[in-house]
Amino acid sequence: MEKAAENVDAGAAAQLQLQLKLFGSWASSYTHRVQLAMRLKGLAFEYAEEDLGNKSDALLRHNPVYKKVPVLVHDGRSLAESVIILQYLDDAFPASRQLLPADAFDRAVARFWCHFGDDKVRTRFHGTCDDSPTPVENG
Ligand SMILES: N[C@@H](CCC(=O)N[C@@H](CS)C(=O)NCC(=O)O)C(=O)O
Repeated sequence: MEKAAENVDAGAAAQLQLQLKLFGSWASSYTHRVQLAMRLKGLAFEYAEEDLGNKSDALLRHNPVYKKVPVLVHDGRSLAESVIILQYLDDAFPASRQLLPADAFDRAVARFWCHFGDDKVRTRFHGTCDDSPTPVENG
């Protein structure tokens, strides 16, 4: 009897996790950040590789504002922006390993380093992984 209940729980958990779909690109460190987090949390997810030169209708529908990867679709609802996705995963799956520290100050410090990392990526790669406008050349 207990075994049957356990199986039902495992089935429900698997079903919940199957509702997670990540749109990403092999070349995107923002995608890697989310993939790594989902693996650390032990979440099963479907992955859709995007051709950033020829984006799918699904990606454009799920991220009409920025039209970028990564995008997480959970139960039909979509979220963009890698750091926001990470925070959502902690909130939506509290029983899994937490990515951010419990202490409010430590959480703020972790967010600071996320922003710092993003700034460094932006200044190194002006191109498809650049989420700021291309700077105008002087002269
Ligand atoms: N701030 C965003 C940046 C996402 C981003 O820049 N994604 C790039 C790939 S690394 C992209 O989709 N580029 C396609 C485009 O700009 O058209 C995040 O953290 O998710």
